[in-house]
Amino acid sequence: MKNILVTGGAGFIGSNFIHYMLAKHSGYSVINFDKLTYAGNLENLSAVKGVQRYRFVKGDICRKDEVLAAMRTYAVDTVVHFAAESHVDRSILGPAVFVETNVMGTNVLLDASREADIERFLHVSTDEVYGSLGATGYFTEQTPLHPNSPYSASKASSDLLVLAYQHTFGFPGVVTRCSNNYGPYQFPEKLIPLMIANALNDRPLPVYGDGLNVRDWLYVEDHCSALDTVLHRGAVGEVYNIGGHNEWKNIDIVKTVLKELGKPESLITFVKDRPGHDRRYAIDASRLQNELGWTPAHRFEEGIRKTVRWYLENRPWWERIISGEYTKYYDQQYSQR
Ligand code: NAD
Ligand code: TDX
Repeated sequence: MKNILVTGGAGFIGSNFIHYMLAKHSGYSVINFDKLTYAGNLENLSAVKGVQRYRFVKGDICRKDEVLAAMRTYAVDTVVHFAAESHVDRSILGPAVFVETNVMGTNVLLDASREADIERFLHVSTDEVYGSLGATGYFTEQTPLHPNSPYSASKASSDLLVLAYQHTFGFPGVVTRCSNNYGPYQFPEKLIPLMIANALNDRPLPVYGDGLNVRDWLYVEDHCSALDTVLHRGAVGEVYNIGGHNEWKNIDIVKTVLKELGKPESLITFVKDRPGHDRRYAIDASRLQNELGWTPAHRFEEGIRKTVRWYLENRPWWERIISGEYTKYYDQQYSQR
């Protein structure tokens, strides 16, 4: 493993992963292949801009010529695939681009990777492919897939394509499924940064439904260390769940954010629920822990404090986003709720 193509490296988790890998592995080069959709932001990588081992290529995973050109130019031997449309609410407003990028794009990337003789392909997926849990129980790698949103259906489809390519062609693919991430560089459409930004601007905090839906939160750097572990030690054709047993009701997350910021709970506004809203996610990552020896390094209290501090110290980063194109999406998503 020498030259790693990271798709979607200008997004939230991809950019954190690039920082993590460049710092951890001095012998690796990273090629960030990203279309720069609304969610891609090269500011996330300004600290490594001049670094010799880092390259950025603007490209679309749906374009095989662009993918192959990047793979050949930089003698890519490894792919870590983050590029996707990633927001559930947007998949409800308009599913087509989710099928195009997440399903068709992954298929193109797989074909290009076969042609370029890639040695290892890590597909970054999500616990949402398993559907929704009741009050008890956990998702394991054996839980049947039951995606409920257009987003999760497109991710489940891409997971199955990777596994089918492995089974049929002996393709060196491995799949991870992680729980909800939080941390620096997360686009402010997602729960935690949206609530931080609104609270700091004294705007209402829109909590969907009764606020009792449960998500299992992992600090993004712990996701990166898990991906690094699976990339090096995971078995081809296998699936590894990633998570840190950290379940929270949405309303408690929002109250925690308000407390960290010293803002009043009166900002909380309950709004119309998300259609088809999954009730609870909780992931069993014991396979990754027991077989590959991974453990998360951040406790939630520490992770959320670091995250809130990052948004306080990087106000221009998110203010630029929420004052641009994003205002149209925000109005469409929240004005009628
Ligand atoms: P994000 O929306 O922040 O970033 C996605 C990136 O992909 C952007 O930089 C965007 O420009 C790029 N992209 C989109 N379409 C592209 C295309 N056609 N070609 C090239 N690049 C393209 O997403 P994220 O939250 O960082 O998620 C990254 C991956 O991790 C996704 O595959 C997502 O399903 C998965 N995941 C996310 C979470 C989470 O909590 N955010 C949890 C588990 C898994
Ligand atoms: O304004 C909001 N109000 C609200 O109550 C938003 C944006 C969200 N929510 C709720 C919905 C969810 O129950 O908060 C919870 C988290 O919502 P999101 O941040 O949109 O995340 P989620 O839908 O759980 O999906 C995320 O985790 C899995 C990522 O966006 C996916 O990319 C990942 O696969």
